[in-house]
Amino acid sequence: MNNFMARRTVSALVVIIPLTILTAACGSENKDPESAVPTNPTTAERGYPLDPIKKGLTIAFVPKQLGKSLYFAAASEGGREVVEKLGSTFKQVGTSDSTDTAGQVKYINQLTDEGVDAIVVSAQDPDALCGALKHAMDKGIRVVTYDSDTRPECRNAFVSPADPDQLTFPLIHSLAQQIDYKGDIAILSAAKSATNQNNWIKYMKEDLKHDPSYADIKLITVAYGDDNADKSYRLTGSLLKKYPNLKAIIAPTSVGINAAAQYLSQSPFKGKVKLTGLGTPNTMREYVKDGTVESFELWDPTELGKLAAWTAESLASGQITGRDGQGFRAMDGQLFVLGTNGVTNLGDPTVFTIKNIDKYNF
Ligand code: RAM
Repeated sequence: MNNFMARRTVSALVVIIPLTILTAACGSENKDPESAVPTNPTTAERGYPLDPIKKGLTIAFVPKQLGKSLYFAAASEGGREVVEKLGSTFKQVGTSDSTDTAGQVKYINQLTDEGVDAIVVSAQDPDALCGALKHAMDKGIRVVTYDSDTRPECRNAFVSPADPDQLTFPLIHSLAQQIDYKGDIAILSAAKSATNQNNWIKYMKEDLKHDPSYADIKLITVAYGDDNADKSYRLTGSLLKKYPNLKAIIAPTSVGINAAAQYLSQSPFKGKVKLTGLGTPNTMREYVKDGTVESFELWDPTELGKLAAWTAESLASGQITGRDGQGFRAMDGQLFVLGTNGVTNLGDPTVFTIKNIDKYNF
């Protein structure tokens, strides 16, 4: 078993989410040990139905970037819809610069002083927010990270968009096919401290290192565009200039891939230097149609925001505390179970190509 397969097997064992198969079995007492909710102290102690979701809560979203990002705007709309439907108040604060960790800390402290019931944050850095978030939790505020995590002890639960293997494997695989399994590639990332991008980069590096079919592909550099469109656009130009043999760019950021696609589509490198990564179909459609990009991925950010809001509501209502194995119902009644370190995954990402891109509108 190669390293990739080993990682994939382990992650398949620990992340069992969403448990759609169990949904039908959980409306009443579960007699069949085979289909019992696995290691779920909350549900085992209390049985179903869980305590009701409380009304009148205040749930505050703190995106990594506010105002400039369609991705986070969509996630917040999903969060708002759920919170308001459940009879609570949604609020949102944040910085427009995805590297402004001091700004994120300031907003978290402000929300703690206000005494909100839950903070839902996409962290710009795994460590920098920890003091402020721990202070919030000490005051009884529930903390959910979504999209980009902190260290596990700095929050109650993390809502991840996808299992990192499920997300990075198709990116590397499709890019390798496009460049005929050989040549120099570069990564155009977001902020240097971003937990989510750094984690995905780690997985991609491991795949490149351990899968023999990628032996002739060389990752020559990782550049950081800070989820700033202008900076990412300029960096794309610099990469092409500095590395004349560059065959492909992977941009695991919705801002980065869009800026790189814009640059490539207007340059002689269009279609020659391949591009993939994570982006929203609405912003990437024209670049798929004009031949700049063959495929890229994403999850629906609105759904991510909804699941993050449900997780916050479940925590703030006392249904879960963030312990591994606890289950809660979200979205359209699906059972979600917290995996190792309180992580829950939204699901598998979608791969967009010319064949399916018109079916998506986000
Ligand atoms: C950008 C942000 C975000 C990431 C998406 C794919 O919008 O960096 O954190 O998840 O890209």
